[in-house]
Amino acid sequence: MPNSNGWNRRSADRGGVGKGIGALGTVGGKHSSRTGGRALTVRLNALESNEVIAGKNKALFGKAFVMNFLSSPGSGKTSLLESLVPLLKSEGLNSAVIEGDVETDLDKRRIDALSVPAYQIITNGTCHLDANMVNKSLYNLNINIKDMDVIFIENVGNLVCPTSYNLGEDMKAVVLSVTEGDDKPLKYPAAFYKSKVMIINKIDLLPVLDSDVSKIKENALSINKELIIFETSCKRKINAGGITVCSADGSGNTNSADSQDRREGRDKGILELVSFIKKNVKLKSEKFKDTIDIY
Ligand SMILES: Nc1nc2c(ncn2[C@@H]2O[C@H](COP(=O)(O)OP(=O)(O)O)[C@@H](O)[C@H]2O)c(=O)[nH]1
Ligand SMILES: [Mg+2]
Repeated sequence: MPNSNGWNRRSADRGGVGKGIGALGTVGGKHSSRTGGRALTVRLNALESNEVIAGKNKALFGKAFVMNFLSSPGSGKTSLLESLVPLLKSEGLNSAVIEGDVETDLDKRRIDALSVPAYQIITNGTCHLDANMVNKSLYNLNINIKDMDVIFIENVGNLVCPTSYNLGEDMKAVVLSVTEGDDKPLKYPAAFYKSKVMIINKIDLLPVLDSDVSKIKENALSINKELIIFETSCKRKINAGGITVCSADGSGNTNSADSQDRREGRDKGILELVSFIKKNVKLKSEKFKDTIDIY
């Protein structure tokens, strides 16, 4: 049954969310062509083998905490990494980044500038990363995974296909910028249903938009009530171009610790995200140690 937003979780589990069946010539659960059944079987087999390789990736990741970033193109995935990686480094945590794009190594070059290991997967048109691509990239990253605390995966920019593929990550994090429209969680529910974290980015732009962060949150939580939500800005422009785009939280408060962060070009939401990642790095390494101790 559709929920009050018209979203049918069961069909999402079968299709867009779970196995991507909806993309294969099926309309409302019925095959739209004679070959639909065969295509469906091929697709399901592909997803099953993806699961097997994702399991191998999980083992290869070891103690490293792995986050898979999903979003539309341009919502700020690479910019977030440019903010997070140096802050994690300053806390003594080693990160590596796997970049996924249809074309170019432009994002990898941005990460190279941070002096951390990065590998660019170019999918040549494929709209998502799969476990096999990530598996190969682990060998190409040229790192000793044992030394890594965090591995970030930046998926290909779209809110549909990447949701169907387990890469062996610890969690998916969906990034939605405030310029994209408050309704996007309802239109692309799978990305929000499958993610543990939602990052609402570009909140510095709120003063010039009619976007409503509380509506974005309400819509996202109606899809997944467990979502952990961060509000971030990767651009702390103070008095830029004569316009004061001042506050991460829109409050304009000049007395708080947040104000100090802002003056130094940091963002409260990003700092909270760093703390969240640190906590998960610790949890993962403790869990990993317990697993090793059993053997
Ligand atoms: N105003 C503003 N712009 C941002 C923010 N984050 C990213 N951008 C800009 O948005 C554009 C796309 O960012 P990018 O990180 O490449 O997005 P990606 O495609 O998701 O990796 C770039 O021009 C960034 O400078 C933000 O928090 N605020
Ligand atoms: Mg990018």
